[in-house]
Amino acid sequence: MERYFQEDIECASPERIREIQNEKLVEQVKHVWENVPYYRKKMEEKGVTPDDIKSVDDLHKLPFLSKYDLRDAYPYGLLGTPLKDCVRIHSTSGTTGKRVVAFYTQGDLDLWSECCARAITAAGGSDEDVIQVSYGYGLFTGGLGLHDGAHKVGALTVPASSGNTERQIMFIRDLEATIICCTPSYAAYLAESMKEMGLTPDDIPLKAGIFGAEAWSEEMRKDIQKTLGIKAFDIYGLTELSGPGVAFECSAQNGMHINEDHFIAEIIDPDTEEVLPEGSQGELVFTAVDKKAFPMVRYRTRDICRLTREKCSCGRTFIRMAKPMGRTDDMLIIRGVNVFPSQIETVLLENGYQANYQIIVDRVNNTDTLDVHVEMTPEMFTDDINEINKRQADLVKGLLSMLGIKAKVTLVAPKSITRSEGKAVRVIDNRKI
Ligand code: DLL
Repeated sequence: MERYFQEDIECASPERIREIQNEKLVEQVKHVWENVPYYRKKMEEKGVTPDDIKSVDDLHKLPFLSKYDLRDAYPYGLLGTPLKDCVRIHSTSGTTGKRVVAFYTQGDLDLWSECCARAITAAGGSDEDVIQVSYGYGLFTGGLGLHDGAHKVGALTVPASSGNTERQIMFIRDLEATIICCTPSYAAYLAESMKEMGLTPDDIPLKAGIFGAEAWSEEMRKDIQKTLGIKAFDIYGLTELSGPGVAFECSAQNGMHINEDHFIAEIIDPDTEEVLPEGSQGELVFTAVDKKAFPMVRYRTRDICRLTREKCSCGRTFIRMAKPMGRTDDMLIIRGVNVFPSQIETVLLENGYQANYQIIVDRVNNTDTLDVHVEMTPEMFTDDINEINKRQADLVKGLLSMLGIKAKVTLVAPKSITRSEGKAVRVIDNRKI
């Protein structure tokens, strides 16, 4: 068995990793100064030149890039290489109006597939595995990202893409897939469909899943692990920084190791933009130190999480990020209180429900309303109104203690909330309309 484990880098001392980052950062800042007039102008406005950046300690002097810059510079304004040197694009829908279009040279694709190969290896994958990639293929980075990573580890790759759930299950069984890659919400749907087909975890050969692209709670992990009979690993990334594989979980399943030889992470206060000390919760900012076609420097992800350098039992020394609890733009402000959908999900799963829910926010008579529609599981389904009322009241209580505000809970029939094959749509905010 051959394992794609780059121990010399992944377990290097923090000092060695810092040396690598220092060297690459100096180069990357020169690269953007010389090749990306948009970012050079931002540097000039801040009075910084490449000479001011000698190491990671100087990172804070550099200007941030945000989704608004991506919109302003769309489509070619942040290109760092001639277009003829680019071999691929990927794209994601932006929340600021324009889609994000990211460019890749062959070298960029190679380092991206290395990141995904490390993630697959950390989840126990090797050239002995059959990896079914059920993220969408195409402009979304999930499919082709994990696909290239699976090739790099030498696994037999099943490019299933998303959708067609029965065929997914047929391939898993017939081709004896051992690892599946998809969104956690789709993994939950696969588990539900298998159960309906009368299959138990013992009937399927899967041993692990690599799930990301959306926020998912620890409770959802437990649920997926139980219903599919696998170990469920988290993987994080975003199109602006290549795609999946910026960070990945290892056997410890306790936070995701950031590929620090390619990405420098910072946590900032999203309001003041001040860099926060390790361990603080705040917005994640990344600098991609060796991506050339789309070289993001101090890119504000809007994802909220914490970083830790605490020792990991797997031996990797890369800094770890906790599960992002959501994005600053996912955060709902309801009657002045900050609410993340992931907090609501935690309460539902703790109370025996599955992650089939929808959050509907509205404003009635100038007051925000929070309605949570939750599916009953087939086991708990009943038409006994007293039982339903009691269950609803229990959830209202649980949500009140988690969020500090009162929500209205409506239990709905099993399978009445639309399932997602990619990222689940959890929130409908009618206040914006
Ligand atoms: O979702 C890349 C990806 C594909 C990651 C497959 C993992 C697996 P985008 O469509 O650009 O890229 O969306 C990026 O998704 O800023 C986070 O808000 C969210 N996200 C991605 N992974 C996770 C995760 C892909 N593991 C945005 N946990 C990011 C929570 C995640 N949120």
